Amino acid sequence: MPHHFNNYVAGRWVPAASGRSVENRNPANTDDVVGVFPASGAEDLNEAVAAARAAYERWRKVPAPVRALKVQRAGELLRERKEEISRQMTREMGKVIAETRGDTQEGIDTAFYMAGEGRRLFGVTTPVELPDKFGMAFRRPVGVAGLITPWNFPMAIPTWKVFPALVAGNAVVIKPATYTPATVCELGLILEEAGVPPGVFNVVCGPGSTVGEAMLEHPGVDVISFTGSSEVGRHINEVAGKKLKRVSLELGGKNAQIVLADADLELALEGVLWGAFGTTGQRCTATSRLILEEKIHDKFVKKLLDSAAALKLGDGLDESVQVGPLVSATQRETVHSYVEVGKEEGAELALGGEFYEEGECKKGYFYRPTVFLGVKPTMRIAREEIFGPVLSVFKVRDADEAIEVLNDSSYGLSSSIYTRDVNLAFRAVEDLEAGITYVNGPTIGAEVHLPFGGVKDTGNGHREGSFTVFDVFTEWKTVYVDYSGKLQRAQLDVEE
Ligand code: UN1
Repeated sequence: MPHHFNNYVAGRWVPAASGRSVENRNPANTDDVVGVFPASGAEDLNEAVAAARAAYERWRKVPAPVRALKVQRAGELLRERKEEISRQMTREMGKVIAETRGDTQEGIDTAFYMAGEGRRLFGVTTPVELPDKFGMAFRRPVGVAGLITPWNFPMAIPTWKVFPALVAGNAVVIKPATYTPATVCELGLILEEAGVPPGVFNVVCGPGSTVGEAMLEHPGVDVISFTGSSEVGRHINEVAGKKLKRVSLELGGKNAQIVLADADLELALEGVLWGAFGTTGQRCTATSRLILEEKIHDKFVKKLLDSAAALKLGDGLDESVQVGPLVSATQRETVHSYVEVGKEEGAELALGGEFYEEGECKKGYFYRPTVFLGVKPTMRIAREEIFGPVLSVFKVRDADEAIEVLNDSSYGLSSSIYTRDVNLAFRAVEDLEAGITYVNGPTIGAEVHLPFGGVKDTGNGHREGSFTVFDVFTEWKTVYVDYSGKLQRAQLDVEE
């Protein structure tokens, strides 16, 4: 009997108003039904927003350190249930158990970090130009936050948004990704148990075309935070922008790792294997381009092909498996169609490029780790986000050309350079057009207390993680207190 999940609205677990539901299956084994979820629509979303608006009025009055204690409690519960949540996450999303443990851990880290931020939420005090007058600015909640989250980090990304939104005093309505609602429902159970009052946190499961669209249009939603593709992000910005909602977008990437000739090549190899094939390439920070200095190109490629060919594919619950399936049949078709495009464009397919259907794997959406050589910056496989285990390799003359090739992209999320030359490393830090640069580390692996986000088409200037996330979930209130007992006119009565 598959587990039946419900929406969480106004502190109650309820089915979709229409009574409709959808089944979710394990991408590693489609015989395994992970759960049955509400197929919600605008009506369900409207109820959730109404609940959130009502709850917001009380929640915003709760002192931030007290709100933060609930988030801390949620972190403790997440820690207690880490294994169980991570195992379910592997079944629902496919990535290997070590990585789903990491995903849950990101949620725990965010909870504890945000629990501390509840006692800071720093504002500004500053001298003012008139005597006997005081000036300050502090952060207030925005109101109701509408969150739309992706399937590749089913716990980490929702918690990056939910915990700071709650600590800042907002009420939340979240629409989890259609492929991974179970993890967000677990988060709902945890927040309920942690004592977050009814209506402050609401979950509405369903497709973007109904629930998501209704959220963008709803006048009761003040801020939208979305992580996903640039295409959907553009649409969200258009619709919600017309309503003058604040919109925070974390979008695609086409991240590259540079390896210069002086680098520790073994280290660089480990880095690219993890960056390109970890999470089966389904991270917005995944390494999808590898830029090699020509002097080491052939030697490095040989090692790369040998090591990538040896990666073990399979069900992510098997601890020895290194690469899980893609999340869905559609995702696998997309990845495969890019491989066809790469071949037509004249890149050399050196590894993979096909479905992996050995033994039990034929029941899932497995794809062989794939490497293209001789890729040119103009090719589509060099420019478009594939979101799968496909690595495009470039050969360059020197560091200058490497930086140029890395920057020749419409995206700018993560970047990496392997070199032992400190001068070149700092030049790259300065010149790489990306929100994140790793020196001697792969493009994946951001920590929760540093700003996360990118430039160019990767987003619209916001940063999650760290205290910068409060720029998404708070409004500034500026306060002047004049205790002079007389009218003092700024700019006019200033004695120089
Ligand atoms: C994402 O793929 O959207 O830095 C987020 C990383 C992870 C988060 C990735 N901590 O790779």
